[in-house]
Amino acid sequence: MDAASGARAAGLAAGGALILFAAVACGGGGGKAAPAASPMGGMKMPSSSAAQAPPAAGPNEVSIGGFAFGPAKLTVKRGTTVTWTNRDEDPHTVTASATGGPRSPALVAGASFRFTFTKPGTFTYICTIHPFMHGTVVVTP
Ligand SMILES: [Cu+2]
Repeated sequence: MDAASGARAAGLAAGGALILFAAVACGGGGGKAAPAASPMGGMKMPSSSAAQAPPAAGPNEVSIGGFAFGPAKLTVKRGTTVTWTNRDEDPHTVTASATGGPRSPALVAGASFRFTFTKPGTFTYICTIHPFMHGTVVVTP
């Protein structure tokens, strides 16, 4: 009796710890999206939608998700075109504080905005709808 109830208690404790761990693991992602599905593993692609490639964050791309720009700071060479894509349900903007930087209209869910940086410098920007959202693009010569 004693041993059995002790084992049960231990099992419950372990289960509780597992659940807690899972909750922490899920919540600790910081809102970062999981990488796109791996092309490995023989995944089946519907042949009719070949044009709809999943949007992957490339080297010159900024993902807007979870009310944050990711990466928050991007460094590119002069002449580079940077693409922002809104992956949130809410609209966002890319609005530079200084002239010569990107100024987008409101981007609805799934919309993208492209801007080519022709001058070196550090361009900080915000979302005018959510001014707590900050991003920076550093343009090197
Ligand atoms: Cu916003």
